Amino acid sequence: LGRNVAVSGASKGIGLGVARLLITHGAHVIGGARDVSGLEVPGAEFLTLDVTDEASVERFAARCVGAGVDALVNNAGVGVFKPVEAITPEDYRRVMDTNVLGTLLLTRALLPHFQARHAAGQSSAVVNITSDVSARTFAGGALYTASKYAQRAITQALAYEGHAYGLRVTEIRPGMVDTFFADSQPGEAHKAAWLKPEDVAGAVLYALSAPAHVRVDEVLLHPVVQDVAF
Ligand code: NJP
Repeated sequence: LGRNVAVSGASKGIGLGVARLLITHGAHVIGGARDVSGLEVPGAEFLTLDVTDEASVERFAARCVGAGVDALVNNAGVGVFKPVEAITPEDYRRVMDTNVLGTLLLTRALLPHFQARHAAGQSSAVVNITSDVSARTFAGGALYTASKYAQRAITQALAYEGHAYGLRVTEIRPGMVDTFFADSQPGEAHKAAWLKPEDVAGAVLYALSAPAHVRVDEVLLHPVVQDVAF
């Protein structure tokens, strides 16, 4: 398991669940989100981070490098669900900038550090929280799934590239999770049987705590109530 782990979108939902679970397994978490006010989790430090803003990412990454992070969890993400004819350039920029550009910027900012760790004989990991819909789509899902297909492509290309410096790259693909996602609230009645943030966190823990010679390429998980659709 990574001893110092950077988590984007750590203020709530899956990211907070990941932070909490990793802490109980001995990690120190550096969590980022645009609004981190009022967050108090022993074992975690929360910093302001907007993954769409290069300067914000660089500030966050500098602290991560200072703390010697050995793993990055790209979790920050947003969802907009509309039919193709209703998608605006603003929707496009919001979803793609957060999910795709954000993943690229934060990963890029930490790769020189991970490469330096490899040169010093230490391994590092990147875990990307994409989606079960990173390889299939549905009506109303064009923009969101385009962003998740793109994240999947980035994840897989990084796995090839990172091979040269021992980077372990994992894609976590959850189905429906009970969070604040897409302007919803946790605990809504129709979400009672959905995955919980801690279920997804368990997959992250599995990837990060695998023996050093093991790369967990991909984890796909769903709540049992969700239709089977691979
Ligand atoms: O969403 P939510 P989830 N810069 O809304 C942060 C994927 N996923 O936990 O910035 C930095 O509860 C935001 O904080 P704030 C999904 O695509 C989900 O469900 O203050 N951080 C908060 O901490 C996403 O990639 C489901 O607004 C930014 C967090 O992100 C990941 O899971 C299914 C940010 C969002 O918490 C986490 O989503 C699936 C920015 N620019 C995949 N913008 C699902 N829930 O059903 C947002 O397949 N954040």
